[in-house]
Amino acid sequence: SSPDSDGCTPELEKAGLLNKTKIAEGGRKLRKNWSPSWVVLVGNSLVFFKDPKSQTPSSWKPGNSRPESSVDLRGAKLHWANELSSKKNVFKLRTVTGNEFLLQSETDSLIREWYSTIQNVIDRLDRE
Ligand code: I3S
Repeated sequence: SSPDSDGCTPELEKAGLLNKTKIAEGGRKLRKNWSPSWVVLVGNSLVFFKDPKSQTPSSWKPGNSRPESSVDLRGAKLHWANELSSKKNVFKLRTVTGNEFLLQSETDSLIREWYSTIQNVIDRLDRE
């Protein structure tokens, strides 16, 4: 049987390095502060970790590194947002609580994959 045959462990959908900045907290605008982030899409959440490349090898232990923050995707909205940045390939994620993030990659195919994978999770949650 599969390692998660009881269905209790949320499924890992995707993980990778993206540039991230939070632009609003509870509807209040924040000053941009772009930085690379290790982004993990698991279950109903998008979880942000420190860029593993900026850590010392010994500090990077998978099961044992704490997330910097995480986002509940239920009811979230996703929009391409190239008008919000001089960078290319930018999309905006807005949570029901009014937190807004921009996510960006220099690699077109990569950012498109992230966009559609996150949108699929949002759509699945909308149907529940
Ligand atoms: O939307 P903005 O204000 O032009 O965003 C830029 C600034 O946040 C800038 O930092 P300062 O707070 O030092 O001005 C950042 O370095 C830029 O990256 C931001 O613009 P982009 O176009 O990269 O999202």
